[in-house]
Amino acid sequence: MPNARPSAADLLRQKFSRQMSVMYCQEVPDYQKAVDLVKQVNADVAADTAQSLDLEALSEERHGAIRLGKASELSMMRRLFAVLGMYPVGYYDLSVAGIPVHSTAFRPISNDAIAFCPFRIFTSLLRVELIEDADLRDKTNAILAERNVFSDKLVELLEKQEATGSLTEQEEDQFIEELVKTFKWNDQANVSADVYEDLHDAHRLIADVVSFKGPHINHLTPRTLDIDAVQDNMAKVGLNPKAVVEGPPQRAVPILLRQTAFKALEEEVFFQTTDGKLQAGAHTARFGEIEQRGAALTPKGQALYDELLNKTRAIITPKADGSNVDAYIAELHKVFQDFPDDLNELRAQGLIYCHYQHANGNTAPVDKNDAAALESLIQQGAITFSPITYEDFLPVSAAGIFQSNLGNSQNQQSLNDANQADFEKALGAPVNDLHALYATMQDQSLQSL
Ligand code: OOG
Ligand code: NI
Repeated sequence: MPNARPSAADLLRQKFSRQMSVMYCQEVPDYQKAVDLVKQVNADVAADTAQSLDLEALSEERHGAIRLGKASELSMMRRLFAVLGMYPVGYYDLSVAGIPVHSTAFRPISNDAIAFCPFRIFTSLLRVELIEDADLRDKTNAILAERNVFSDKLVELLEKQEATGSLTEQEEDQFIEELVKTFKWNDQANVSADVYEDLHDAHRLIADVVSFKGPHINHLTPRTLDIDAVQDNMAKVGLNPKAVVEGPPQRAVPILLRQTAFKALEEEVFFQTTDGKLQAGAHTARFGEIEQRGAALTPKGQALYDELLNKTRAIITPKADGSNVDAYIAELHKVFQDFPDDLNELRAQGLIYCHYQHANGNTAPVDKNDAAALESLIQQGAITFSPITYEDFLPVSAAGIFQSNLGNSQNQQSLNDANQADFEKALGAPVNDLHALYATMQDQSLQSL
């Protein structure tokens, strides 16, 4: 494993991740329960499998999610996250699930940066153009045009960092403090109760993005080694789990990403009124999530995954109320029997990306262009390999996570309206191609043999 010295950006990202976690534990006490449960499950797995795992590092690992309202917020976010060594990777079209956003994940991209602190933020941009009602569309644009979610201090520090390439230690602390504040929950809405209702009727997510003063963090997600144990124990620690774990079924070799969540709580909020007094109301948005990560799949592996997931869902779609969860899981297992579940087979069939290294003592040079020779060295045990962990997200799973916190009665009509070009225009840069990143990682490990 690489262990170069962390860069300034790596250290800032770690600080940011830690402070976000502290803030969210205070804001959503259930999240602390989830973190404690994950720590316990991870310790149990380590004990049961006698693995020497870096539990400390693992228990710090997490991702979060925010939802932005307008292009200028997204491009500013890109510049801010760049200071933390987090770059946009992947394009996710959620309109296919009837959710009027498209998204990317800001994350570290090098082996060393990921190994040091893999913190990621799934970042969605509202697509106002998908609101059907023209009046509501105009109103939404007007409300969003007015709002400024970044403090002057934060922008000033960002501009200094961009101009000079660094900040003093004190400025770095301030930068993180101001950035974390950007994602703080504020129970005072930007709008009246009537406007909130109209937005909510169009889509609950639109109300969540437009009605508030800033892009509050809507969940944080610790990483577990056994998501089924977490799912089974959530109720015991007082959490209300979503009905089904998203992603692939339980397997011997974990692939991609499996995710569950505890449901959002209804919170008291205060709406604006014409006489200046605030009117109490309620809003549901903030929740917690838990993830288990497995091997990154090649395009061939991803195509097989998509095919099998679609096949399963054509037979049975999991209901949000959990009433068919056992049948869904049984079908998922059955259909996924067509996905090899042996590490060597997954590699040999080109379904997963791998890191390759010399086995102890062996330093003989390897002809990387001779696949048969490489294969034979692997068979002899002279070269070993390990799967590259998937660092990204899954659109169908993300839709399931969104929906578990948007209530069950929403109109989930598919819009099927991907528009990566528009997203990149708002972002002010292209997103990185995730397959290119994994392929480069694999290639670099082969080149270093
Ligand atoms: C983001 C949902 C997607 C994930 O882990 O797939 C997500 C949101 O609810 O804003 O975070
Ligand atoms: Ni998430």
